[in-house]
Amino acid sequence: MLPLKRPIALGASRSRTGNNVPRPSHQCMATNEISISNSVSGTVRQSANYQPPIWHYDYIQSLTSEYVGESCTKRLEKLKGEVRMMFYKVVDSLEQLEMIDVLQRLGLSYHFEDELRRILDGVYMNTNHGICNKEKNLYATALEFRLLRQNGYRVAQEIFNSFKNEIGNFKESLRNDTKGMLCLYEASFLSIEGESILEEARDFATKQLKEYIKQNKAQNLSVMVSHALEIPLHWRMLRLEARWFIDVYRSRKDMNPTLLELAELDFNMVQAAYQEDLKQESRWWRSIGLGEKLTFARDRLMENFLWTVGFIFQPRFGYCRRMLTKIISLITTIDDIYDVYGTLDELELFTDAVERWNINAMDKLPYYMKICFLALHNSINEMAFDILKEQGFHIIRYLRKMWADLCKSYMLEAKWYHSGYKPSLQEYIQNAWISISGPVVLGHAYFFVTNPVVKEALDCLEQHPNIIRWSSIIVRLADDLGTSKDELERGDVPKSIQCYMNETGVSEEDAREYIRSLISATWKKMNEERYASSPFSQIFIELAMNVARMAQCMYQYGDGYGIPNRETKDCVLSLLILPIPLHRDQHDR
Ligand code: LA6
Ligand code: MN
Ligand code: MN
Ligand code: MN
Ligand code: MN
Repeated sequence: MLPLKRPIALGASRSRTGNNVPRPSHQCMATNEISISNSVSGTVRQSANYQPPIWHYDYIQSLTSEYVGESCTKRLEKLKGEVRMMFYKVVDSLEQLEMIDVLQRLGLSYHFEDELRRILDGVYMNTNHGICNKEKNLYATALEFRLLRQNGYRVAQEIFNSFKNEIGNFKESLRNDTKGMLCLYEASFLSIEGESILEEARDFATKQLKEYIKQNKAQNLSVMVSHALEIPLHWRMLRLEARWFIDVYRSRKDMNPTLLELAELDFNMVQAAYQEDLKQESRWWRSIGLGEKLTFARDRLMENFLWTVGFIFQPRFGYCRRMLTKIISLITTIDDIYDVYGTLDELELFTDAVERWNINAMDKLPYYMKICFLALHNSINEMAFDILKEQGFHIIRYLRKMWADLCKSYMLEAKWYHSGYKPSLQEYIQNAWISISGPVVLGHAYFFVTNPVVKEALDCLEQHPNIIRWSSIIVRLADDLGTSKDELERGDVPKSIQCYMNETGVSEEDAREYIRSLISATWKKMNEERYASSPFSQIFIELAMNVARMAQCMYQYGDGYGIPNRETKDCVLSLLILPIPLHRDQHDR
């Protein structure tokens, strides 16, 4: 990990409120008790002015879907059978790869894991691992490369050497092959550190594709190209991509009606399952009362559930999604206690209580912290109880350590803020990859997607495995890009962008660009983890990558989490609320 550059100075204190005008006390009151103690002690508290939730309990409970029940399941099975037959009819390897690509983009590949494995094994056996491959065009080579790497096969970057000229540049004649360029561009995001051919490929393809867009605005392919240039496929949130691609696929000339119908029906059925999970968690959130009692904190049950759909979308992981929804709700509340509402003395007490994981530590806490602590304690212990009951593993020791580490990292930021200390970027990140809560989210998620839990993985979890570290760093940097402006205005420790500006004197725009380049570099490290030997399953590694993807999605246009009524609202509507309209004739066929 990054070494500490200089000792942490905790010098002269600065007012917690910074330059902010204190809010009128009734606006951030948690209860009467706090109201009284506030006015007596004169404690001035900060406010983040977070909006109230836009999705209300009664609305969530009223959600219903017609895509449930036997008639849907039967139709789905029939369509799946037809698609399975298609696999046997397609023999050309390029066509097979194209079919896999379409299935993955439509969000259907999870139904056909065995078929995909079989085809990719075959393709991998026949590929000549980086040796010049004259007869294949760029499009086919890049598609094969990307699909193999995405699915964990080792393919060397040298496979692209045959597209270079004598002096080692990509051939200019490739410029007009937009389909090939697009495929090369997407493939280049599967690179690991130091792969210079793929780096050149990315630069070359990006430049050509931007040129193409300038000249061809309305073409079919230009929709795909702009979409890719905005965010590459490898970084995209899977469900949102599926929802987008279903619409694109519908208007394609080579559209296969069976695939389309399966994609639409499956999407709607999966959405119906999400709604049931969501309703259940919304009842939990209401009964636990944090949204109602701690009015200074973000109340974002719907958005928290959306995060978890980004993390793991397959319907069979409902338990994982539900538990992670609780965890993110608790994290957010606690984060706001540290960043917004709590005084430094109170935060010391809370940190101590979480470290001790002991209800006896609650006595000294103010009321608003008592209910938060007990909610945390009860919820996490209950999850641990589930694992103990199902698997015989006693994991509270692991879970409480994750929460203690999180609170200690929050505490350090609060102290930095109070003292006006400005960390270097390295020093900041060393703490901030923990304070973004990635290790808590992924550490818990491990138990929710793994059965049986393995001892090696537990040991590994305690030592902060790379996959969790890289994923968390990306979430942290994406979050800072989206939230630090408001945070600094409100009063907060300098975030990555400001640390880098302080350190180098560059402009904010340059610092942002640098942070984006760090995200890109961290993705390369994460790509490498697919191939590292580790006790973690593919599904867990995929989940860790999805956490990074979801953060990039959430913060793409600013603070999509704190501000729920813009892009995030559209995302909730299209993924969780509105089914894809199906045509009657299709239904009756
Ligand atoms: C980010 O908010 C936040 F609250 C989260 C905990 C989102 C969930 C994160 C996951 C799922 P904020 P800070 C990994 O920008 O204070 O307030 O760390 O976080 O910058
Ligand atoms: Mn924080
Ligand atoms: Mn915060
Ligand atoms: Mn803070
Ligand atoms: Mn933030």
